[in-house]
Amino acid sequence: MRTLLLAAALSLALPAGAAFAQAITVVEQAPADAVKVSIASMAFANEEVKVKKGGSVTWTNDDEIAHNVHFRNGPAKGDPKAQGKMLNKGESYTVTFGEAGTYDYICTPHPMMKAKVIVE
Ligand SMILES: [Cu+2]
Repeated sequence: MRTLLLAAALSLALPAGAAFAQAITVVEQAPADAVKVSIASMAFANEEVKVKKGGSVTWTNDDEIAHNVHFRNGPAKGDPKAQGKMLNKGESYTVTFGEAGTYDYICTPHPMMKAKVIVE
């Protein structure tokens, strides 16, 4: 009962608009079971990947030019972390997804590059 009351108090203390706070977490170390998506020839190799809630996706830039992963819609919308860092060739970027939903993303400088992560 005490735990329940504490949880209720914490949820009331969260500021409005913090719904995305748990949606994406950028992690330095990719979990072994992370789904891998290559970036090559100006495209995300997988138009759509599915992971379970709590699962991760690792993008690796195999292209000659820099790209990133930028979530514009879905549960990560509005999150300052939604625009990923630019990745040079050979660099990787891993995100863990904490909320179910469809996460459409683009590459910021090349918005014609589109793909999505579906979190179940
Ligand atoms: Cu790009």
